Amino acid sequence: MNQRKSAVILGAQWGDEGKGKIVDVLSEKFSVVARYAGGHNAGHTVIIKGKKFVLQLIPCGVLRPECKGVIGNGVVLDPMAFLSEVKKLKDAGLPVDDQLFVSNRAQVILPYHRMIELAAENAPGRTKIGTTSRGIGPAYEDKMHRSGLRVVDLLNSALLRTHIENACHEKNTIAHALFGTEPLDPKTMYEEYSRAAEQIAPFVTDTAVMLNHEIDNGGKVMFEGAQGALLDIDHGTYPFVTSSSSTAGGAVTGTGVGPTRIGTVIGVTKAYVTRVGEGPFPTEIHDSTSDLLRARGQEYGAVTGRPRRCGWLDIPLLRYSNMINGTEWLVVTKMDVMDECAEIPVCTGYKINGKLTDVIPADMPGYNAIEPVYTRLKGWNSSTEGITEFDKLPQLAQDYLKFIEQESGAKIGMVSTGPDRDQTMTLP
Ligand code: 2SA
Ligand code: MG
Repeated sequence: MNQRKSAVILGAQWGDEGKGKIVDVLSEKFSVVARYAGGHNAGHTVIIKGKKFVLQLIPCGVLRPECKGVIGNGVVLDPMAFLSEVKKLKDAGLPVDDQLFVSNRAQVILPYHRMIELAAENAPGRTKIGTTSRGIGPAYEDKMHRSGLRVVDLLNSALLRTHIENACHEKNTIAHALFGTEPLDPKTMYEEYSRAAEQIAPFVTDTAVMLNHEIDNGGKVMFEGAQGALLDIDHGTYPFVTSSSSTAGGAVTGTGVGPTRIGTVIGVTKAYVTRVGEGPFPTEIHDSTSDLLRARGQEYGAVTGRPRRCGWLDIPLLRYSNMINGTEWLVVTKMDVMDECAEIPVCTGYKINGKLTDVIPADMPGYNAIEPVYTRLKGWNSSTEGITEFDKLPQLAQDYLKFIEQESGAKIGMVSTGPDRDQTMTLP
């Protein structure tokens, strides 16, 4: 993988591909890591010398003292979540103060966003998405509706007060009429948010200017995706998606760095597939093999603790993801989780209403009609845990990786064989 350029690194599936660890491993080569989409719904897990860090909002790069972290304008920021994560990092002895920057144009999540999301998710007649209940969707709704609060306005106490008063009046009225929700108190909200604003102020800057300067001066930026390509608001399995642009294009709009300045795109894929929340999942496994993968892969939501649904690798989906992202390199994670599989079915095509295709449909009836067509590969049935050289992998594991590379159209640059930083191999 060419690490002499700035790069987008993102999830190629429905999130939880192990981006956290990969960003951490690669961040050694970058001067800045920037988040461009989503909020504290992400759960990026990094294990360093046996110690586990789960970061939800702050980019994983800050775990390396020489790497700066940026929360870009495309992110929705919950001030309390941000401050508690800063505290967690400081308690762990990490010097975040001069290392972490928040965009003045990022949108702010307010308590009524959570209130509305919870009520709407449980309302009769609404499609339940299985969200993380963090207020992400309603915050992006306000952004697009042009009625959101931005970080720069959070820091202006007069504007903050007016915004909260007006918004509370409107949201309380709507939520009560639609869902019978108890109203939120604007005064308490203002006090809480103005206290948080004071603590956030030192981190706030124009991060678009900062990132472009960094690149002008020879620095390299890693754009850290959140969630995954198939959860993208435009390209994902709508409406079972998140509310932001989690694909590579989001890195441009979500940071203010133009596409000509981003050198490459790295997609992270598990050796199998998981999904958390509702929505279509053509290769989902419905027998005990799913429990085996969940147990071996520790497949539980890093934010919500929800058990993740498990399934076989889906090549049409991966190819689609590689296409919309312009993925140059793939990183395959969690190889070792499949060590005990006697046979590994890989979905290489879809049969939809009797017709064979390798293009994923756009509509729910189309998704529901998919019958995956599998190519059955032999499992390697031995431990790959911690192996750091391709040639040391069992032959059948090497064959599995070559098969993914050949079928998906992107080159494999790295493979992960365990959760620790060191359990990683780089391919030539
Ligand atoms: P939301 O809360 O509005 O973004 O939810 C919309 C859909 O997006 C999915 N989503 C995720 N899927 C995988 N991982 C995510 N992060 C956490 C993790 C999730 C957790 O890393 O484990 O702890 O449960 C994430 N965030 C959002 C979500 O499931 C909905 O399908
Ligand atoms: Mg995650």
